[in-house]
Amino acid sequence: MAMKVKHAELTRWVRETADMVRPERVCWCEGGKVEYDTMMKKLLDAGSAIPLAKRPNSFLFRSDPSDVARVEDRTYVSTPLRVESGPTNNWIAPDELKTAMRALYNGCMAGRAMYVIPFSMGPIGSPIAKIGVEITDSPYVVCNMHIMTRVGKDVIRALGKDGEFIPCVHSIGAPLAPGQKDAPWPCAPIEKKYISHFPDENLIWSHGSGYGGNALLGKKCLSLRIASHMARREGWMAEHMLILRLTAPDGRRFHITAAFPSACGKTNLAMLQPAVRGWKCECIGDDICWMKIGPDGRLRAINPESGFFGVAPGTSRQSNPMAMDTVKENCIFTNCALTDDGDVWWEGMGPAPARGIDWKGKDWTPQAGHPGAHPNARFTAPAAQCPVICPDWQDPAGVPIDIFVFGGRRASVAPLVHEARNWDHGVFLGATAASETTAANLSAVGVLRRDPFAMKPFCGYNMGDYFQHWLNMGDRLGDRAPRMFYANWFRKSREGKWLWPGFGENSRVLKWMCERVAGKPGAVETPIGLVPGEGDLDLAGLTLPPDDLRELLCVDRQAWKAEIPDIERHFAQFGDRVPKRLTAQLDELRRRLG
Ligand code: SAT
Ligand code: MN
Repeated sequence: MAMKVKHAELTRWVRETADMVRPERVCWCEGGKVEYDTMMKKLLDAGSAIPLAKRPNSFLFRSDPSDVARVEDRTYVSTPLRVESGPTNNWIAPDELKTAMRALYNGCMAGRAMYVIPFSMGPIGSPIAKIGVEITDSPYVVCNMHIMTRVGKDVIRALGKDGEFIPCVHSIGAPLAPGQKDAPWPCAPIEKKYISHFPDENLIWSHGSGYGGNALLGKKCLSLRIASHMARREGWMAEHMLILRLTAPDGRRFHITAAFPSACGKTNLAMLQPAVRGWKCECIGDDICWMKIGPDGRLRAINPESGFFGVAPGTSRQSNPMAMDTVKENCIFTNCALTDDGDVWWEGMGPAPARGIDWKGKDWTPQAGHPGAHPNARFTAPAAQCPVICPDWQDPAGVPIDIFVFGGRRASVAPLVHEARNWDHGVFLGATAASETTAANLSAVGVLRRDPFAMKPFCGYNMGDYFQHWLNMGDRLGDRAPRMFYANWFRKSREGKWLWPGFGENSRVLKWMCERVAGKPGAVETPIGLVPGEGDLDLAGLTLPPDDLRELLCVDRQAWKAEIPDIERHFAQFGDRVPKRLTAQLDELRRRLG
């Protein structure tokens, strides 16, 4: 880079890392279009990137079939004591893990360039933003980081001589011997993949994978696992949440965050086109939310990212027209199918092409008996291209949050929506959230698991302490605290049909939440919380059979009683780290269920 780096600690760490990984050369990234184009050209020349005739400046990549999603089994939160990382995280002692990884890192960038990417999570200079520096040997990662974060010279300038940065080391773990031909998607076998976090040192070490959250270290590794740990130490919140602004016909604005597990529709909800007349929705973020208490005592939220790394399958004109417009140009697609006329295609996008090439690069037809796109295929798109991006999405002060929504994907038990009775009850709802697993993680799909606050794979410390942190934040916020709700768009009838149309219609549920915040009665007490009474949801223009609505909102006491043992087991794994205020909530639920 033309610019001089004056940060002694940063240059020392870069030199030390280079000594270990021994690349052919070191390149500092300065951001900007020329750099992006140069990197993409390398990827084109290498045969890794496929240009798309139908989408300007857009490219398709196909990963190695073994490297298609986050690897939770190989993800570690390495605190000095095991109990500090807690039962939801894999743990290896820091010394032991570093020794194992140093052996893998030793010479791992042979024959490759080592890129140093200074990036900011959040608008540079925002009191809520943080700076990271990722070292990587993957040009694909450099391009994705350009879209997903703010990369370059301004970050180095902001760092100055001694600014705080979070060091992130990434290698695909595929050294090249002299003359060896490179693979289109080089990576290491599963037993050499490690996604490691050392929260006490704010340090990330990733090895062996080039995919998504395993490799774009600003995302889950920094913005959630490391940031959640920092947030507890520093008294703020780092959450797996979308952020949106809903504006009522009278102009009143509501800012909503929602925590749903990966691939449960956060991107769709964040870009919602409201079905309710006169309401407007604008997107601020689709995945991660950082919040600090502002000077007015309210929670202020920013989206630390600057792009969307969205699940492609299921995205269509019907489900998410705004995402479809966002991905028209300047995008990276990974593991989608390729059509003969040079476009990407995925299941659920619309009519299948008569023939094409599947995500593994093989000829494909709709009759092939397997999907053309991988279920965790992704688009990487600049947030600024979203037609409904909120004009204030980069406001360094953040937006004031009114509503927290928790939830997941559940075919039964959880009603369409219920409201927490108070903060402690809301924390209980978040702490016991359950969802059926998706293809976003490399393990069984469709299994029900408790995923508290959608943070199970992302909390960088003991989840019991995380629950306490939520309670502490509520104590500090007092009557300025956001209201809390639990939503489930995925309830099915006994015959297995979706009961709720979802997508733009979800605005009806959000409208009800806003009305609750604005002080409207409109809710009935049930043992699990407050649900909309008859006539409280605005269903104008929607034909929903009355029986379906009843089933959507019904609270089945027996089904909820049957949940109790599982919640007890869930809490028991955290031992005495479960806050007494949450076990008190469980006692109250038991009592209310009778
Ligand atoms: O692969 S990512 O972690 O970036 C996406 C996700 O799982 O939500
Ligand atoms: Mn996510």
